[in-house]
Amino acid sequence: NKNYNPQEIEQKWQKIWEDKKIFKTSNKDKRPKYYDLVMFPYPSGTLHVGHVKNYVIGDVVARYKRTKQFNVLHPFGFDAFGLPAENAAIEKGKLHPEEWTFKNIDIIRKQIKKIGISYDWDREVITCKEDYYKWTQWLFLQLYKNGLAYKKKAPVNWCPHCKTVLANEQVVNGKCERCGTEVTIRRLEQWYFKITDYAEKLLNDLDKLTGWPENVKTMQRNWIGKSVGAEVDFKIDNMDKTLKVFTTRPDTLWGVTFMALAPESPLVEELTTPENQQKVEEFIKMISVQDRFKRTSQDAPKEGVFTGSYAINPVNGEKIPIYIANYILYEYGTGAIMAVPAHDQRDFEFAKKYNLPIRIVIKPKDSENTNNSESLENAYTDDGILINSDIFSGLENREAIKKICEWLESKKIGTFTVQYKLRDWLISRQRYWGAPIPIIYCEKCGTIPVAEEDLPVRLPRDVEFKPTGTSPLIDHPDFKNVKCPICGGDAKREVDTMDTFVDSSWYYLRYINPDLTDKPFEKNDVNYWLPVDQYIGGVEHAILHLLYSRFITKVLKDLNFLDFDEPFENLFTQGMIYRNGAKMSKSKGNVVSPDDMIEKYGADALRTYILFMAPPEKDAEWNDSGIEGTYRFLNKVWNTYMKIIDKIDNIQFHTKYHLKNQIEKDLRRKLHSTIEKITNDIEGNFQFNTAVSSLMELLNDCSNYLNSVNENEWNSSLLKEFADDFVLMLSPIAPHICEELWSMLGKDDLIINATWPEVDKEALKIEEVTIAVQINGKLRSQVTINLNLSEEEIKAIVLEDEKIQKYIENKSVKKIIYVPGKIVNILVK
Ligand code: ANZ
Ligand code: ZN
Repeated sequence: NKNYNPQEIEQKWQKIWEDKKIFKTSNKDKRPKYYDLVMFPYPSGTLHVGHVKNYVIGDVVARYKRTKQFNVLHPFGFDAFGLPAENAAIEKGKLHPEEWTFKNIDIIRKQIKKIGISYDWDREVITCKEDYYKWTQWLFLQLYKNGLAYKKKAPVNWCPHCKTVLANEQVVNGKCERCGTEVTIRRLEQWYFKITDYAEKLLNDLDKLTGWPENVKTMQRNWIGKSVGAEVDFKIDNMDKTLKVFTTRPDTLWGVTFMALAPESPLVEELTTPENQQKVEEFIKMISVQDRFKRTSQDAPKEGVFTGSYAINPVNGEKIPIYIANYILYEYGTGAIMAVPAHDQRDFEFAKKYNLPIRIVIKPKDSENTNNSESLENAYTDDGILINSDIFSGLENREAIKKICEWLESKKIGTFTVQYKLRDWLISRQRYWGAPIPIIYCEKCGTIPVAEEDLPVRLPRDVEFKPTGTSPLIDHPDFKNVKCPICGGDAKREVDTMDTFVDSSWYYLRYINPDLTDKPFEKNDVNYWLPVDQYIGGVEHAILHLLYSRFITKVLKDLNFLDFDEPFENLFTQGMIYRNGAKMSKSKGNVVSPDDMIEKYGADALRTYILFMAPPEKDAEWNDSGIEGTYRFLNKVWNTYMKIIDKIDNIQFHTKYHLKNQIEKDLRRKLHSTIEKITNDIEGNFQFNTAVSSLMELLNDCSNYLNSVNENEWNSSLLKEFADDFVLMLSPIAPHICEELWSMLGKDDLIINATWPEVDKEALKIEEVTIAVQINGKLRSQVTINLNLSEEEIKAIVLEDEKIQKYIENKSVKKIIYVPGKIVNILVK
């Protein structure tokens, strides 16, 4: 008999699958649908085994669901626009981003085919191709037409030397990362998607997503960040102006001792008095180059400067100083706060630093009425009883919040408000390698969306890449200069491109009709396939990609392009593969290539190892001896089949056949309990690691049977049943070896078209068990009994046991208690 030769088998079956288009899926089918989606990759280079894990998990699910008779959609594609391609073009000075991208795509596609993933390649989607980004631009236009895409000025980092916008990461210590020039803040026109209109829906509908991991939903909730509170108006002393603040704690209004503005606030200029002008300007300059995230983080030192102006507290008429402070975010609430140092830690630190008063207005429920703010070491942020708060003193503060809000409304000095941390989605990128924003600016006619029939707005190829970071489109006259579609006069195109998260926010819809030329997708078809039944990907996408996709789906539903409002019904986030304790990366030199492993052990051994190494949601450490282990296992599978295959050649398998003895019954029971377990492992929570170990155990039991029973006594019907079912269960995990064995078993069709085995509940019944026998509560013997016997028969057998006989000689048996299947207790005197 032949030896296991994975490389030969794998190439053979991959060719057959491809030639016969086995994985092609139709949008019309009588079987129930199952949409199995893996997050598509950014094609930045070759894949390592860590990337592959995602695709192997997806493939097991796809192949399993096929054997469960679902119409399975399992597509693949590439998130192909983005910065690395452009940077590579700039660095190497040669490769156009397009060439770089398609070169990488070719490499990855080949790698994936060698792993035997069952993708329907006819549905491949590549976001940088015209026939895709045309529809990304179409999507922009739908949002624009419906008031969900708009332009506004926003502060951005600007390098006056390079004349370009810099991302926060490109600003180091306030200086341009490239040329060292001091970075300034510029207000530039940027395009936004109005995701904040959907904040409440995006938040509420998380409750519907019962098939999502809790931690991902929590991250989304925090990102949306809903706060309930009030907006309160503070008059400015000696000016006809009010300062609006957002507070979640109107119960602390009597404890306000200063106000604070964000440094970016336009009010800064108006409120700064001439004497304070210079100090304020210096402060703003210093802050403007600081990282906004670091500056406002909880433990950053609090810093600020006095404007010279005062506000009037509307609840008690007190005059309070207005500061500018580094910890106030311009983009949140109203960009200004009422500061309550006694009860807010940031305000407390600020007040200590600048010697501002601290006034306690809430005391712990069961403490004395203390007013001593001197002894405060930190802000008191817990709940308690209001003090020093006029008519509200004595109330519990949670209750007071409601009452004070009502009171503010009745006095017209404040209103109930809900705030979200979620900001509108800034989609403008000053970059070349992305989908151009389909907008034209005409001096006469204003901002004009490109007509749908004029899409796509093509990216020109002949651009010059310079290491400035600006989009080379700015200097491309043919791209930039157009005629106005309305007046025909000279006009200019928008030269910014879209954030690549826009591309990936809808790709799962394009897989449904990848070749459609007059629409992005067919409504009926997406309604048939979606929501995605299983989405699989990395937890690093827990927030942005998933939130944007949910948003775009909801928008498309509201615009009546589809009928569902959540795109992904179930989400699975897989763990990473580490090596030498670190994430795999080229720079660390700890990358394991799937190609090397396939060459050495075969794709099936690689797949089996990736699934076996740990529960798939956990991070795991790569170990070379681990893949050797799964390779040995597959060899053992192979050799076992070679031993039995000619014994079962002519067996027509019938469900009912005679089992001669306990050994045969035990093996059949093991087979069926394994079917039950693996089905549960896969259906339940993707426990592929325990599925693999159950198969290993089952194989061991079978080979023990073969070794302990004389060859001419082998039950060939039993071996036939084992051979069929075992290879079926292994096939989603190690599909190539299973196709080969399946054909050797004389099957006409491929194993991928076969049906998953059923559990025979009868076979699971345990007939013989060993039970404990006690005399007066002490263990005295063990007896093996057949469970089909009656209680009386079992008691009789126990009493005849040799050891028991010795103990009950000369004694009288008072009572025998039988706990079925477990224990017999004999009471004697
Ligand atoms: C007075 C107060 C007293 C506050 C107190 C808190 C505790 P969340 O829950 O995150 O929404 N705040 C409002 N706008 C801000 C901004 N743009 N930048 C920085 N801080 C801002 O937080 C809301 C609270 O954060 C608001 O309630 C406000 O401070 C502050 F004992 O008002 B509070
Ligand atoms: Zn015009």
